[in-house]
Amino acid sequence: LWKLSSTYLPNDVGSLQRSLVRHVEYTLARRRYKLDDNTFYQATAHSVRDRLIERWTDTQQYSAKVGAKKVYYLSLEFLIGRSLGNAVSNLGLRGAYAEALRQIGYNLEDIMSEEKEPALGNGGLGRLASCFLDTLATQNYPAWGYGIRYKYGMFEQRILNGQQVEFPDYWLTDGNPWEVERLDVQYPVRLFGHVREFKDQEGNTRYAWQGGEVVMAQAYDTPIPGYGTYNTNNMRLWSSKPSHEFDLASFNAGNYYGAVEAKERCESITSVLYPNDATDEGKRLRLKQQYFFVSATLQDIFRRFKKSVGRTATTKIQDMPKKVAIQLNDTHPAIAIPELMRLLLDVEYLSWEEAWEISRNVFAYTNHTILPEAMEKWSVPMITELLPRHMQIIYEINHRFLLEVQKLWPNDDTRLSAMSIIEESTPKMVRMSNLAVIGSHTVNGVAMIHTKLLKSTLFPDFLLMWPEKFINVTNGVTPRRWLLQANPALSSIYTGMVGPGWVNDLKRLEPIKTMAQDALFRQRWRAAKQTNKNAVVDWLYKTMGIQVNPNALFDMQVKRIHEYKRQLLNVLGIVHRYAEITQATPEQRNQMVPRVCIMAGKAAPGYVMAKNLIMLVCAVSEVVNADAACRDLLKVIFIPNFNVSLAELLIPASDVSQHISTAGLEASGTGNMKFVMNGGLIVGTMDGANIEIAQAIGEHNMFTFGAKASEVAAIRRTMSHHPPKIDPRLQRATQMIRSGVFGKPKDGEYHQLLDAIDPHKDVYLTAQDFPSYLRAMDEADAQFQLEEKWTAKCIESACSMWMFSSDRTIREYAAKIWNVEPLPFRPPK
Ligand code: DL6
Repeated sequence: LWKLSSTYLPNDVGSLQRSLVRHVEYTLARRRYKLDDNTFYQATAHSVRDRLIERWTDTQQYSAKVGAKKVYYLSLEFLIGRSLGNAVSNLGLRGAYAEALRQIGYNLEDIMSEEKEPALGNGGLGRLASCFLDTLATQNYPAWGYGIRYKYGMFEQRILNGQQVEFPDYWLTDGNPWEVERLDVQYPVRLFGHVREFKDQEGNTRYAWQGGEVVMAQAYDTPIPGYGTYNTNNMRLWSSKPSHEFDLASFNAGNYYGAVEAKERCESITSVLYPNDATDEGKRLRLKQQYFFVSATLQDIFRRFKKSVGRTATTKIQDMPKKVAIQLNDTHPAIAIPELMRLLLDVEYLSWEEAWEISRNVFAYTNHTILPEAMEKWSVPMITELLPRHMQIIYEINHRFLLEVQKLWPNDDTRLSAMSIIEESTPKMVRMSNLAVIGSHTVNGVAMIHTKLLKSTLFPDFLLMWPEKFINVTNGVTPRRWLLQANPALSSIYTGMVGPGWVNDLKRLEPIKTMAQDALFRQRWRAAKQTNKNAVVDWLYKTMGIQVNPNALFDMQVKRIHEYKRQLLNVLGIVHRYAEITQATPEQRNQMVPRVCIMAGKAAPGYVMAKNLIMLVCAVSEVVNADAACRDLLKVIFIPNFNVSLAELLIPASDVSQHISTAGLEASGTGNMKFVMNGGLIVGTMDGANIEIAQAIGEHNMFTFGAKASEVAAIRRTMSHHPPKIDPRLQRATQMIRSGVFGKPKDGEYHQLLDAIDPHKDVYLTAQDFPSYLRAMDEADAQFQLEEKWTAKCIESACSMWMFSSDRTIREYAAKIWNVEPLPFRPPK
């Protein structure tokens, strides 16, 4: 039987067509009707999935047989993007599927756009996780991603009456052909209840967590194919469902409606990604969600590890760190630390010392922000109620840790309270970041400056205690999705120059830098950029009815809306530009560089300032775009519902993109990397990965401005008693907004935005950096007019970006944190 299935499916065009038709007929049961693009999207996805499954099962069997050490990437967010394009490209079957479909009257590109994108994350952190999964598979590392299968994505953003309105994003409407529901992989997860203390046979005190509610975690698996390799990894996402026990409790009490309500309550655990800035009830849900995910994941990892222990007589539970590396993507899964301790103490009956030794050598933690408001803290009463045994374990971890601190620094209460996991507030709070640092063998920041600030501001005492624990691993993005897939025009130039090897080795693009001196090459480069710009022009016209000048400078700021990312600075710059245009003579207008300003991004539903900002952008857009004076010179567009697919369309078309956070506040940014790789230039502050990008491409190729991170604190201190003079151009722009040129919303939303940049209390240094921002923008305009020089800059920059490939990033994680080796699987001939 095994022999029958061990050969791989054929991939010639005829076989692919037969497979498509078979799926239309048997999987979808749609032989005679509904032969639309969506049907063929579903059929193509199933046909591709068949081919993924072969490689996937073989890869998993192989790594189990070899007993390889595995990496587990635990993330509450994955921004996967669409899967079809990525899968056919990684399998090397794009051409074959395109041809198979073409011959039967379908177009692969149209079919691909039928796919609904799973928005299972907020932004950079989730997209990074997905880039990492792509690289892990491509580089043949045995690795799994673990996360949550949210029923609703991170909302559909619509703009109604110039304001963001959130609509539910039910991404599973047409089902999800990429996942396999593993009905044989389910785990019970307990919540609430109490702890029973007892003596084991040897007379040791033991604890058992009992009672409460039990919900079931159901596994859904998605194959993650590597590019140019057979290795196919797994992403396992959990969905909550009621356990039998859960149902029976209410039924037995004769309460049918209560039972149904209880069922819904339990399913709500994975219905949507909860924000951590919510009400008490919201916070409880988020903690439940985190624990649910972590508990199911650890039971699963444990089961796999114990199976491997059973296979080799020599491996014991103490060897877990030799076989298992768990990466905590921020503190969101940090409750895994007490959970693993609980399993080792209460289920495996290890001693505290043994359990701690194992646990500390398994976990590593990545910090993605130093913003105080993003630091997760859960109240002690809430954890005690929801996870009573974990609270005990956290106290014990803390107690033992503080004894160590006391030994190092006797009588230093200030240090003791700063390092404690417990914050002595009312109510007491559990600091998840301190727990993550104490319970991990390595802590990393995501860009040089971020790691430096992390050490100096967030964890200075921990650094003194464990200097070797803190390292930097600068982020990266996958060239497969962000170049090969998103930018076929540029990719084919690259492949023509250096062959296809650059896709897995971005260093190979370096020699192309010299071609910046070649006029003919520059012309080809510009043609590729123009193709991408034209695609955006068409899309804007088709979907938003907006006409733009394809020869204008395309300026983009597309990312989550947040005060520290300073979209307000961008809008103020646009208003300034608008004022300049309206006041200019026709001759002066002739000298101006036409710009299309594109902004996109979601505001958290409860974040008033971010929503106000969207409102202002939309209002400015309406006035500017209707003003004949601006005609071809300035267009302002807010594109709703920014997501991965939209990023793939926009990024290759940008001339300039803005990464203009207040210095010291953007941990890394990854959009900055994608834009430069795609031949755009950056206007940016010396923040996050911008600094390393400037080093890699040369500062002369970046339009930098603004206060440096080292200057921010002093500027803030001085501004309250010596507020700086307001730049007259800023004065004019704010005056225009305040006076109602862009309307007067009834709740004073624009005033709220502008009051926050008053020079006395300009927390994000928006007013402060405005003059240097305008200088950088003017410089970009001036350079853009020097077409040949501009193109040379773009070529030099794009071809110097190899270190921002997630392939480099993951090699560093593997060597410095996980201690794992690639394990390429080669199928039998
Ligand atoms: O590391 C990925 C990404 C960075 O590029 C961004 O600079 C950073 O803001 C983001 N951090 C978060 C923080 N969330 N939490 N916690 O999303 O991470």
